[in-house]
Order: sequence, then C-alpha cells, then structure tokens
Amino acid sequence: MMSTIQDYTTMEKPQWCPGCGNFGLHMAVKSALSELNIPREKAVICTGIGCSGKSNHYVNCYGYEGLHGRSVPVASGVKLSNKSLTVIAEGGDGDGYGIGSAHFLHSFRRNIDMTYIVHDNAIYGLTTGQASPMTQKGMKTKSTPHGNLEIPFHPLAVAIAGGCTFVSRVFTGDLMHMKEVLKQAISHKGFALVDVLQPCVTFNKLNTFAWWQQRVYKLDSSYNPQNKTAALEKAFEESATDYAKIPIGIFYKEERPTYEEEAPQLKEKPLVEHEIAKENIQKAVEDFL
Ligand SMILES: Cc1ncc(C[n+]2csc(CCOP(=O)(O)OP(=O)(O)O)c2C)c(N)n1
Ligand code: SF4
Repeated sequence: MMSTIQDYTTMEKPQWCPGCGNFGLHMAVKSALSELNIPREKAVICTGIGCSGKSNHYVNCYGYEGLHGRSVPVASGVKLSNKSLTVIAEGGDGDGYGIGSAHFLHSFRRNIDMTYIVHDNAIYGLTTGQASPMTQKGMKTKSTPHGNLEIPFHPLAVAIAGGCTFVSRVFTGDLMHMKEVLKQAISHKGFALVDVLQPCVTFNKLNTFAWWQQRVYKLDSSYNPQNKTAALEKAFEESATDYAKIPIGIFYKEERPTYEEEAPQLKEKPLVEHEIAKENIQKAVEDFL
C-alpha cells in the first residue's frame, strides 16, 4: 500500500510561532517520507531539546525526544538495534553544533545509515534568543548584548573534512528543493547531513526569510558533488563572500560501507531479530560480580 502525507499527519497541530521556518521543514519531511513510500511504522525520528526538538511530536511515526544535543547517539542506537528502520535525527544548531558537537564529529567516521536534519536558525529559539554556534559575529542577542565576539561554526566544511558521506544544505523558503534533497539524503546509504536554513522569526531579526532569499542560490548540474576539494571550497563560500553568496544543494556525496554492513553481529539480520532466549548469559553476569 502506498504511503501518503495524511498517513504521517497527526491530530495535534504544530505549536511553533506563526511564520516559523519549522513549518516548511515539517511539511518537507512528511512529503519526503511519504513520496519514498516508507511505511510510517518503519520510520523513527529522534530529536533533542529545542523548538526543533518538537518536530517528532507532529509526525505520525515512531519518535523519541531525548536530551539536548543527544539526538544522534539515540538515533544511532535505534539504527544499530533495528537496521531495517528508516532513522532520522533532528535538532537545532545549538543542539547539534554546540552541546552535541562531539557526537556530530564522530558520526561521520562511523557512517551509520541515517539522516541528520539540523534546524539551523543561528539562535537558541526555545530558550528565547541566546547566541548559538551559528550566530554571526557582531550580532546582539540576549547572551551577547554588546555583540557576538565569536565567529560562526562551519558545519558543512567540518562534515566534509570529517568523512561525512552526504553533506547538504537547504532553505525552508524553497519547499520543493528542500523535499528533493531530503529524499536523496534519506535514500543515501550512510550518514547524511542536511543543514536547514530555518528562520526563527521571533528571536533572530537578522537572518530573516528575506535575508536568506537574497543570498541563497542552488548548486546546478555543472557542480560535481564527488570532488572533495571543490566541496570544501564551496562550503566556505558564504564566509569567503561575507554572506553575499550562500549555496544550497548537495555539496558532497560518496559511497562507503556503512557501520551496520561491516559489523559482524549485524551482517545477517537486525539485532532485534536475533534469537537470544537460548543464550547462556551466566558467564557475562559473573564477570560483573
Ligand atoms: C544539558 C542542557 N543544557 C541546556 C539546556 C537548555 N536548553 C534547552 S533548548 C536550548 C537551546 C535551543 O537552541 P537550538 O538547539 O538551536 O534549538 P532551537 O530551539 O533553536 O530549535 C537550551 C540551551 C538543556 N535543556 N539541557
Ligand atoms: S522561537 Fe523561533 S524557532 Fe522557536 S518556534 Fe518561534 S520562530 Fe520558531
């Protein structure tokens, strides 16, 4: 039976501020999952804490809202327990590029087959407007009243350098493009990063829809996402041009065996299907005594 966007729609209505970029992203995630015909009982969305952390409340599939910055390790555990599931991790830029940054880095080396969607609004939304790792230098926020002294993080460059096998960025002002990139990220065999330029209309008055709209442009077919050196250069384009040009699309893509494909315990079948009733665990228990 085909999946539809209605299958993924909950009775509960999203509680984000009117005009928040999360609404478009939410629609694109539901559309991508249904257009890929993934049955909702086979999809899991793990989130951290933040406005972004509420994403899975409003998608009618399995979900787990974990601790701030910990969506990637929770999602990794889910995938390793049952590799037959389609696993998505979601969180804010504070969540993933700040407090969760160690998980962010090491997930690239591991290459577990999952999609990591970062709601990149360059601010802490839920806690009402403190600077995040993506806040621009000089910007006044609740935690930087005299202007931010730190330069922003470069998630795409870090991901490319760290061994991520699918590195992309989208803009919530372009729904169709966002959905198409999400579909490719979810279909990719390996760890796929989708950095989402997602305006926080309430607490970030600098990076607005209009601000991004004037600067983003799509990578076209003349761009080769298999060239790592060119991808790194592209990832630095926004800072090199002082935000005059901000590329969106798939920056880098490579095929590499996933963790699940190489782990001997998981090769044959998902861990949850292993017959453990007859296993003698006495020795393991004694080791802990
Ligand atoms: C360990 C821990 N530290 C701090 C907090 C408080 N806190 C909750 S959400 C948040 C930041 C939210 O910003 P971001 O991750 O960018 O998500 P957004 O709300 O913008 O989607 C913080 C600092 C927390 N819940 N747990
Ligand atoms: S505070 Fe910002 S990110 Fe959070 S719901 Fe409101 S507009 Fe969206």
